[in-house]
Amino acid sequence: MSVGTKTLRLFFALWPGEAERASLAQFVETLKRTTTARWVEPENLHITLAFLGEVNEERLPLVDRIGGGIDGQSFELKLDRIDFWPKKEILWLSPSSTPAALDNLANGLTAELKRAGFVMENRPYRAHLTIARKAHPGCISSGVLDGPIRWNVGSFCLVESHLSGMGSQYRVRKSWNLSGSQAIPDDLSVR
Ligand code: 2AM
Repeated sequence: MSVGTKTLRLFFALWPGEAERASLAQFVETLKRTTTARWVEPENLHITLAFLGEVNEERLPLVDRIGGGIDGQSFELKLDRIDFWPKKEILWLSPSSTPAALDNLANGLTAELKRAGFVMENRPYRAHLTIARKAHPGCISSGVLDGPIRWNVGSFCLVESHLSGMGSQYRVRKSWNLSGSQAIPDDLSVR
């Protein structure tokens, strides 16, 4: 890397709207009664679609074009599972059945990023929403939730991550609507 070249830590993600974020935060609050953990802050909750890692700033327009070139469909996501991975002490939520539109979106992004020369993980995509690290779940065990958290996914975004001693901080750089979503066009949203 040449001297002075800036890199950004980037990933594509599903970013919850206010309603889903509130449901997720409320769900996490109930877990706090029985579990000690380093909880992900509500404003940081998300589902990663494709992780790019450190990207040279000069490649940002290319990454934007890849995001904008994806022809994805909106879908309903039902987060109905909670899982605990003892080895990594991570708690996460996931759909027990992954909508085809979600698989297509994540796989489409990964394929386009690879085609553009980014080194991507080869593991099959598994949608998950990490809710806690360093978790010591008292009476929580992996399984199906009593009531799923429903999320109408109408967009996806490119996120920049900053690592610090206080954990990760995220900034949504750009987002794109998925076909069939009920997004309000910009020119109507101010009326
Ligand atoms: P995680 O929730 O399973 O940790 C930002 O780090 C986001 O990118 C997180 O959602 C993280 O998933 C995801 N991610 C995927 N692969 C990663 C990697 N190799 N390193 C760091 N984060 C990764």
